[in-house]
Amino acid sequence: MSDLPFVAQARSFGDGVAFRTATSLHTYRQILDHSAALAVALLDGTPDLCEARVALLVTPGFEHTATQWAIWQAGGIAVPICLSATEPEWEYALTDSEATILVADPVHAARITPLARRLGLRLLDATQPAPAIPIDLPRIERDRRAMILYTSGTTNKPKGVVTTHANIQAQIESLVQAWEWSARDRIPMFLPLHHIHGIINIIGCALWTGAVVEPFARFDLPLILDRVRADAYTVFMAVPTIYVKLIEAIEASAPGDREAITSAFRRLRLMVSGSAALPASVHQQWTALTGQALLERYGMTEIGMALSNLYRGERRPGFVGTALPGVEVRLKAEHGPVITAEHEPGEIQVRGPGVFQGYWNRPEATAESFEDGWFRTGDMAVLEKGFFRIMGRLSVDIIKSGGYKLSALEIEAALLEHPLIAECAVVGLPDDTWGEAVSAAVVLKDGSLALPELRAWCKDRLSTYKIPQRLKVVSELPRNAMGKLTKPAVKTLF
Ligand code: MCA
Ligand code: AMP
Repeated sequence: MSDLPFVAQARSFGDGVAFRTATSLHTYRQILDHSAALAVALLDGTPDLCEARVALLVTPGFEHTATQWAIWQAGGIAVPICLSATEPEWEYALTDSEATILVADPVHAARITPLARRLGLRLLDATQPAPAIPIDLPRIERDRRAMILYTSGTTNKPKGVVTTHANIQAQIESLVQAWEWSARDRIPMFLPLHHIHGIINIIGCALWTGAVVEPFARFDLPLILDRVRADAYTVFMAVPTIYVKLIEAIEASAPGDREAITSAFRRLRLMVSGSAALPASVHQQWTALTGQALLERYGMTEIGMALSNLYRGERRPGFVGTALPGVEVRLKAEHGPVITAEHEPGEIQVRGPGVFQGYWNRPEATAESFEDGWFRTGDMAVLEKGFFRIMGRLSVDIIKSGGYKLSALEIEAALLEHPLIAECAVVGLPDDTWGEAVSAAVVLKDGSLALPELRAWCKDRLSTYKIPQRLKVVSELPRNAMGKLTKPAVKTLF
């Protein structure tokens, strides 16, 4: 048996239910058994994977978690990849992380097998581990690297964020303490599992404390509302776009249904919003409808969660609260001092045991992202009456849409491959549902281009949420006297 802390935790929950779906129940013991068998298969006779990268392409649920735990117990680094990505996006993540093994379930294996074969990856089925021959699994130190998550930013291509077992444990323990998780909790999981909102905040915290997770392959609004009405949950976590969609659905429902849904939400012990700014108006609308004050928190792939409104105490609309347990947060003026006064904006910088090790194979980017040992988030904030308020990002090249962090530069690079596009600039424009809408201003070589054509062309190259929602064809892009593209001026073109 492995000595990893989450394994010890899971062992203590034994026959408690970990995953529940409409047609299945899986206990903690079953995850341990399945993951041990998969770990043996991963090791394939060797004593330790020694941080080999193992990509993971599995539907959220029992087998996904068992695979993640198997990779960790065998000594590998888990690289969860986006289920709905395009082939070029998969190829990038697999080659950049130098993955040598891919674990997939049959639903996804069919689509990725030709690519995996071309790249020479060893393929394993997440659903069918060979019967476990009892062997000693390797001893894994807590400072061993455990996970690489791809995150977009101010570079053309996403970067791999590397965290250790100790980082992951610190991120989870901070939230378990602050939000008072317990084995009595039950939570739905409908977010993608290649990002920490789903991996750490939902599955990580729930399984650390012996709670029950109900996984969904996607955000299926009617189904989830039915389960809320059936009092299936105690905790609910989502991105702002989902709360906007829930408000629309509640407002469109018949009066009897509306009362049943809103009173069911009222009975939950905790509802959290994060990954993007929750407009104060949405916060207030949700309270007016359900009586629940959403708890907004702020985090980042590189650091886990950093700031949170209070579980027992104030949840101020438009604010992200105060530093979470074990996390140090400061505001810093660019090339200036640390800000200690209220009402003075600065960059959020973070220090603590949850902060990542660095970007995979990118020592320069890693060095640039730290200042005196503090991680530079690139987000601006201000302190007002003891609570932080996010003001926006330092870079216009980062777009947040539907809770996904997108790089304008990555989308521009893809659009420039279009045979008609000579130049382009991608920006995020405010959008009531999605937070920001990906919007492209383009200069054409010749001919004409309409949005549906462009979207159809993008389908094989970019994930759905990166495909432009708005298009503006212009004769030239706005540039300053030095000839540099001015993105704020691009926004005014729409
Ligand atoms: C999809 N559509 C969009 C977008 N995405 N339109 C505009 N902007 C978008 N971003 C369109 C599709 O083209 C499609 O249109 C229709 O919406 C339905 O698409 P679908 O993919 O089915 O949408 P959905 O299932 O309703 O998804 C919405 C979603 C999803 C559930 C909000 O985007 C999501 O799961 N977001 C969460 C991502 C996340 O977990 N982020 C956390 C990262 P048509 O019907 O015309 O084809 S971690 C993080 O940020 C940090 C650390 C943190 O703090 O948590
Ligand atoms: P990611 O790289 O996907 O982890 O996204 C992290 C980014 O999401 C942060 O740098 C913020 O820009 C944004 N973010 C997360 N939570 C919030 C929030 N509550 N309010 C505003 N922005 C947020």
